[in-house]
Amino acid sequence: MDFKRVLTIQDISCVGQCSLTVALPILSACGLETAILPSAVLSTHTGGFTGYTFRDLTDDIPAIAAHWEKEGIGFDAVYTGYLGSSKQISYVMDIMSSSLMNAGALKIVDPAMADNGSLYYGFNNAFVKEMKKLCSVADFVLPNITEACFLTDYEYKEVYDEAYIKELLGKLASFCKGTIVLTGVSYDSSSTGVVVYHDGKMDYYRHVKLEGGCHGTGDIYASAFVGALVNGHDAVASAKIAADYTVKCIEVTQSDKDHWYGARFEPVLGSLISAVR
Ligand code: PXL
Repeated sequence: MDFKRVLTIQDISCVGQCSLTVALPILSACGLETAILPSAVLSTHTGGFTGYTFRDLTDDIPAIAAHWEKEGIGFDAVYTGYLGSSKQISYVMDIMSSSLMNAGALKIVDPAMADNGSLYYGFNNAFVKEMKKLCSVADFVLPNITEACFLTDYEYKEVYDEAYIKELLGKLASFCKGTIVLTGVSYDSSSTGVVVYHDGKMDYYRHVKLEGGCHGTGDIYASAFVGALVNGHDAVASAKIAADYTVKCIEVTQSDKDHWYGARFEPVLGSLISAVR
C-alpha cells in the first residue's frame, strides 16, 4: 500500500477540540502521515470562550514553505480549515501551486469562517473575498450553508426547500469548479444531510438530526472526509463516511452538558477506522 502524506493548514486552538487537535488524530487514525502548518495559535477557539489569546502566524508561512521546498518535501493532499488572516490565504494559494504538491495532489478547502448565519468573530468581508479565491482553486470545497451564503452573497435562510439549495449550489459552482460538499442541509426537523455536487449532478445523503449539535463538528466532518477521500473513497462515499462518524461523535457527547465546547470524537474513532480501511 502506498503511504500518503497530507498537509493540513489550520489553527491550533490549544483547548476546545477543533482545528488541528481534531484533524491530526482523525487523519492519523485514517492511516495518513500528517504534516501541519498552523495558521494561528489561540488559547481556545472563539466559539463560546471569551478572553482567548490569538497569535497570527501569517508571517511565518513563507519561510516554512521555502524550507520545505528546499528539502524537496511533497504532499499528496493539502487540506485547509480555519485561517488566520486574509493575507494568509494568498500564501496558502502559493503553496497549492508550488512544487510542494506531488503529482495529482488534492486541494481540499473547508472555508471555516461562519455558522448559524454569522461570520465567526474576527472575520470580515475582505476575508470572505479572499476565501472565495481559495475555493475557486480547490478540488473539493466543504462549506456549511452559512459559509456558502457568505461566499455567494446569497440570502441566508434557516428554513428552505430544495429549490433554494439548488440555487445556492449553482451560485457556488459559478466559481467553484471542483466538487462541492454542502453540509447541514436539512429539509425537516428530524433529519439533516450533505449534498455532494459535481458537474451539475447532486447526491444527497440524509441522516438523523440530533438535538443539541456541538461546536467543532464541522472540523470533525471535514477531517473524516479528507481521511476517507485520500484513502481512495470517492466523494459521495467519503461524504457518507464522514457524516456517519460525525453523528456518532455527537451521540456520545450530547448527554454531557459540560461538554459544550467540542464533540467527543475519540471514543468512536474505531468506527471511522473500520469505515475507511
Ligand atoms: O471549528 C471552527 C473553528 C476553528 N478554529 C477556531 C474557531 C472555530 C470556530 O469558532 O474559533 C479558532
